[in-house]
Amino acid sequence: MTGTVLALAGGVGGAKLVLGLSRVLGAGELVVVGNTGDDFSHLGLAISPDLDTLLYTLAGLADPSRGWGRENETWKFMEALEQLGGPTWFRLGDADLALHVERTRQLAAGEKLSAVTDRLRKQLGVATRILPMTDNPVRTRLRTSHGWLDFQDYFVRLRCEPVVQELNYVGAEAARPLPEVLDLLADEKLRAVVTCPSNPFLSIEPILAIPGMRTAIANCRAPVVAVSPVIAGQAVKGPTTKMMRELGLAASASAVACRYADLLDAFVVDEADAAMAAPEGVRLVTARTLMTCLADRRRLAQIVLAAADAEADR
Ligand code: FO1
Repeated sequence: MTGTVLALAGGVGGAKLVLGLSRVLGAGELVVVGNTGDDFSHLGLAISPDLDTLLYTLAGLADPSRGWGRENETWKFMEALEQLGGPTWFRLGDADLALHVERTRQLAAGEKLSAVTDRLRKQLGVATRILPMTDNPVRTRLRTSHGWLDFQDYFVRLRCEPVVQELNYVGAEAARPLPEVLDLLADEKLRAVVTCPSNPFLSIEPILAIPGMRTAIANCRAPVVAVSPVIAGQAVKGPTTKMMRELGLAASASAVACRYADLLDAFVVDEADAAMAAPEGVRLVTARTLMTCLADRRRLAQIVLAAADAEADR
């Protein structure tokens, strides 16, 4: 099958599947909508961590062990900032710093985040289009046992330790999807919408919270396939299952499916969860969903696309 595939992605887990999709699809056939709820201003810099993880992963520059920032990084800036008594809890490598400085410069010159991101991905030789979920400011905030926290304070400074009681995507109600995304979702030639294995609360639902996004996905002709970020009750990485328990939800693939079952045609779970009951009207697909190498990423991408194509033929 040909046609454009639109992927919704957040951080590390989502970027892995996005890389797999980029390797099995033709150039220009993949468009990624990236979460910007994690964005924040830090040291006077406009930082978009999930867009950067997508950019570095697709450019082959990502640090494989950290999952964020660049490989072969040096930390002279951090050492000098420490010496000056500046905040170093959010680690900015020397090469990574250039990206934040350049994005901040372009935004300050009046460019939109989507234009800046598109210029940066072309500059780094990435064929896959990376689109922010909106050009408007949206910030994930969490009501926790330590009070209301900005996302990076929760995730990095406090290492996800606070107990989460509520989330708020500040600014979402006034935000708008990019016209390009709405056009893609309305395009007859759209092959599939893929919801990548990212944290539903921190990466996928900020995207779905943008007015018009959920409706556009629900109404699009293309099949919608999600991959579970939870395997046998465990998050592959990050605080997903800890948050689910704290929010009073079952820490399960099934509970993830229920978050966006109204949008899904198929839900891909790990073989460990093959026995789960799929939500009404959603086809369950089982696969090895743990991606530890590029071959795993390609294989899972092929399974996801085959599931979408099978739905399109039904
Ligand atoms: N995550 C950390 O756990 N510690 C860090 O010091 C850190 C720095 C950092 C710098 C740039 C960047 O793009 C991401 C960075 N991250 C760091 C990851 C980031 O907090 C997360 O990737 C997302 O916000 C959630 O996926």
